Amino acid sequence: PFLFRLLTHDVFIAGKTWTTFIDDTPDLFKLVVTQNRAQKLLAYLGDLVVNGSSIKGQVGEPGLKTEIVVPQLNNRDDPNGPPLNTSVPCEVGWRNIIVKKGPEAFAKAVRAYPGCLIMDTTWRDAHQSLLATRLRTIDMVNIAKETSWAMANAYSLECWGGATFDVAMRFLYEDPWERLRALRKLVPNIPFQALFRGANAVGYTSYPDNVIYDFCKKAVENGLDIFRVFDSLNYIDNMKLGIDAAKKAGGVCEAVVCYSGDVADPKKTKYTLDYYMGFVDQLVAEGIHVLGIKDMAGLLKPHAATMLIGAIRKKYPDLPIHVHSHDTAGIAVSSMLAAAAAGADVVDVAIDSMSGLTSQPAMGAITAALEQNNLGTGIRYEDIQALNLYWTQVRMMYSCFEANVRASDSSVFEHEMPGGQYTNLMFQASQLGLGTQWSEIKKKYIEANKLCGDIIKVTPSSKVVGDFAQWMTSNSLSAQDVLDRAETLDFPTSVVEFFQGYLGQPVGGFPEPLRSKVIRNKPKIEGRPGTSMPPLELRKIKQELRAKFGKHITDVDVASYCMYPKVFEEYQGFLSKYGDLSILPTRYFLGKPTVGEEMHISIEKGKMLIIRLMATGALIEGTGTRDVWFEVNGEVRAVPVEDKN
Ligand code: 3PY
Ligand code: ZN
Repeated sequence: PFLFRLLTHDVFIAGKTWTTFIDDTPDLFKLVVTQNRAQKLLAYLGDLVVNGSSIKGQVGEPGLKTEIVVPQLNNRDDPNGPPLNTSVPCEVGWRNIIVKKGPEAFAKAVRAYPGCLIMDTTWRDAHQSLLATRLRTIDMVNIAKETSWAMANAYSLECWGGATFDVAMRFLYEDPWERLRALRKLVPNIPFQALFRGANAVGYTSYPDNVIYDFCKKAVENGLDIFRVFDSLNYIDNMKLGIDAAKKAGGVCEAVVCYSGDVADPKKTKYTLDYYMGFVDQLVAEGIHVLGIKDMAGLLKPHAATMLIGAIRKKYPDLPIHVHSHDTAGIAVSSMLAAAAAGADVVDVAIDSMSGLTSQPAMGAITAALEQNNLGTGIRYEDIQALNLYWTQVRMMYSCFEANVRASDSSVFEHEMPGGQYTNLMFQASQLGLGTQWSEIKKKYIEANKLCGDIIKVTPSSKVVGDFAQWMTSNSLSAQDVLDRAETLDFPTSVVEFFQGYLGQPVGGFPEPLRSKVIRNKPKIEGRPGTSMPPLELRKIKQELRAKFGKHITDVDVASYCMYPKVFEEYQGFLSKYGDLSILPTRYFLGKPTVGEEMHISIEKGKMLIIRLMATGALIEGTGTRDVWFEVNGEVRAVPVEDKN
């Protein structure tokens, strides 16, 4: 129909199309864009109809197929009055201090707060730990304004970094930068926090220094406020780089001690209180704004929290302390309360329906308990309930990504798997269908960690141990077998690279002779890996990407490419085939449409498509395709779809 309208247009017939045709008839061209977009969208929906969802990790259909209801917040002054007007975002919040007075003033104000603040992890770690990081931008955007009001007194919202960057592009076909910008517009008042893997940025390996500096700068320019900088081996040289990059970018630098072992257990002699205090001293010497304690596996017991946070508080009375944990063993609520009582300024929580188990402890429980300890968070109980109504529905919708972790597991004190990895490995083990597979993996994980020298385990070092454990399991190797046959075994690449030193230097050094046996004649990197990497030529990369994908490539795309070249290229391929689908409601993005179902999809401001699946045609001989018939705003359209079954 468009071609017909174009060819029969007066101006076109008059042959004036080389002059001001585009300017004079913008509607017609807008129509091209819209129709082009609609056609690509149909190609995606048609593929869903014929082949089902291809999103990796999805098992079955979304658990909720209706529109998610956005709850209203209570009137602040009169509980019986009309609901709070959330059509505009709240303007009051801790971010104003960062914007107006800078990171140091922010840190000072946080330390001076008489209660205990919270960071809400719902937009990052909670779904990373429960739903394989599959939460889409649209489901955060749809609750963002309400969140700006409900969480106005939060220290921060964790919404970026960690695995979200990779997963956004790789599995959700979304732009992580666009997520940051979209949320920023809707939440101007609460600091945005990212988990930043120091010299590994948001990737799984080391990058050249200029890539790290550039990445942090772009993150701040696009709306980020706080970097939680960690190193997966607590290697101070890697930390120094991440800290410097976060500070130079103008961000709040929250440098982190990754917590392993148990400071309250005298039998655990590697990661002791002395070890942690020494590491904290080194971080403080770098001029950090906030100190983070990152208990990525949920090992920090209440008494240990009292010891650790108490000791740091005593030595550094002015240093803001922010504590993070996971509830895998079911102990994190009490540990966070102990941490707050021992002088922590901020603790991490997730909205109730996205909390517990491998995620963070529940916001409702912690805020209510802190209230009674005179450490109020400034977050209203009623607001938590309202937001929770929304997230209960979201959790249901995304049930197709649940790993089905159903109960607490105190064996985490032994294997020390980080929350996100626990869910991931458990899911993989359950897919294999062997009842004992999961306990076998946990056992091998303990052995693999010992073989590595009992290292700090968090992305990417936890991936090394996980790969090692899976490889030992699938090859039926014991730790002794590995030690005996190390010279001839074909180790996973991540394990070899770890022993080469590509992630940095682990606490206490590499175990020998295993290291030499694993890496054989490959090079050893003795210092910080980034120092030996030549800078990437960002401008040249931009030109190359533009030549390959088009003029829409921007500087942040270059940053994405530097992190994940292959993933970025595949993401661009997806965009050119299906268009930007981030606008598509999740129930349509993941769910197989049914015949007759009417989908209302707003593809741009003021442009609503009403799409109805009509029928699927027979397999066309010789082509391997089927035609899928839709009605789009009353017009019938067919799309040919390859049948991959
Ligand atoms: C990450 O690096 O993504 C983590 O969440 C580590 O805990
Ligand atoms: Zn975490």
